[in-house]
Amino acid sequence: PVAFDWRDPLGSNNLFTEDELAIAETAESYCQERLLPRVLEAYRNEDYDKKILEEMGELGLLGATIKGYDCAGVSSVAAGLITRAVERVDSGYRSGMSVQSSLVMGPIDEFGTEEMKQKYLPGMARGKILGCFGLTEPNHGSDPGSMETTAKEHPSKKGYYSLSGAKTWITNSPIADVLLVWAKLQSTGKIRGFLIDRDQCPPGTLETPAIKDKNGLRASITGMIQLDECPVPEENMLPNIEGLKGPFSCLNSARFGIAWGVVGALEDCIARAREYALERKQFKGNPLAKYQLVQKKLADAATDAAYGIAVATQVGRLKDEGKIAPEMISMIKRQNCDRALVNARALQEIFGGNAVSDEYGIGRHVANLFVTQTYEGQSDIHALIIGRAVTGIQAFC
Ligand code: TGC
Ligand code: FAD
Repeated sequence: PVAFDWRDPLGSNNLFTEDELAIAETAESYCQERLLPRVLEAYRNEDYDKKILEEMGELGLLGATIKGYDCAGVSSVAAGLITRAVERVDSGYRSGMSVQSSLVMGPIDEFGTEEMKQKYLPGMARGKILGCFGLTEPNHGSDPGSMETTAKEHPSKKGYYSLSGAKTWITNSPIADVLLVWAKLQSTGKIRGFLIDRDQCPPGTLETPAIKDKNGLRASITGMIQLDECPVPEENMLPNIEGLKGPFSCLNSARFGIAWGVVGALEDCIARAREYALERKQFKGNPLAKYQLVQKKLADAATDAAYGIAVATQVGRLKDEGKIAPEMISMIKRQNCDRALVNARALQEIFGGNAVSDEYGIGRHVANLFVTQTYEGQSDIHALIIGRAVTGIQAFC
């Protein structure tokens, strides 16, 4: 028998290849040495340093599953291990990376022309060109199919569409150089994706105000996209996809990444709570860790984190073999987000009053994990996606 390792309770490291373990180690070292020291101040000041994406780019962490175009071409499991390492520090840092990699580089690679790939992917892989993904609107979040943003033939510029509408809660929008905006083409009523180059937009046609004073994900920058007859060249429309399938296909990879990332956040909560419980003494000099109720919280969390990684690995392997149904991703996104949030909240109790101090880090993870359970399809929405697949009956409306 081997000794039980509370950091890897089910021996998941045996499921990874040598290459995947090496990539995970590179990502973990960068995150612990370079990201962790700046997260407390970044979170306090609601400050996102966009240099982080350049640093990640230098290490080959952006668009890592893409083959060619200066991207690393790693497995989905390796990409999962990267997101786990980043979110062990903070969900906001993972968010900035996910949007760049899965939600902008991913669709350009999958649905773009060769010119688009050459124009954007190498610069995005280096973190020199920053992207954002605009699907959610003020009146349409869980139901993006009802979006109001439209693209129509530009009244005065030949060869251009004119985009009008508003997107909200968009990660990275205030700093993005290229904005992937989903809009309904007026002529067909079909949803299409448009790559908007910020520096090509005439004044007043594109605004991206930041949304400030968030009570979660404060180390990530979030904003709106406001389009007022914004001219976009016809060749900037993603050619090879139409309908809701477009944004949802991108979301498959991003949701997969979140399923890995939130386990990293939960693992950090476990490590912090374990250390605190071993040091803090109450009642006759006993450490909190001696008490059964405290041990149960740690046991529940360690079990859910270990299950989360094992199952995400299984889905990652199927993904690379082309054998996944989107509902599998809904299942791991929902389960891992829900369990991470519930367990992080329970572990927070171990810190007593100190949980309220941001120095202990646990409250930051709890606030962030509420957001992860909400974006890219709130957990109840994923329950309905799974329920529809189980019963064959649509329960959204
Ligand atoms: P529905 O009829 O289910 O589907 C419409 C069309 O889309 C296709 N489709 C998918 N294709 C690929 N992958 C998937 N996962 C797909 N899901 C659906 C489907 O086959 C169909 O195709 P076709 O050819 O028949 O037209 O559409 P619905 O309107 O009934 O959808 C309902 C529902 C609930 C499934 C959907 O609207 C939903 O998932 N809502 C959640 C919204 C969401 O996830 N928003 C994410 C915004 S982006 C974001 O949050 C980024 S945060 C990033 C960060 O900071 O990390
Ligand atoms: P609503 O759709 O109004 O839902 C509110 C509640 O009602 C939820 O609990 C939901 O589950 C429930 N509900 C809705 N419909 C049903 C139903 N039929 N049955 C049962 N329950 C239902 N979007 C982007 O496009 N790009 C981004 O980069 C991005 N980044 C984000 C970053 C942050 C920090 C946040 C907070 C959000 C971000 N989002 C982004 C938006 C996010 O995807 C949406 O917030 C999410 O999809 C939910 O939409 P909503 O907020 O409009 O909630």
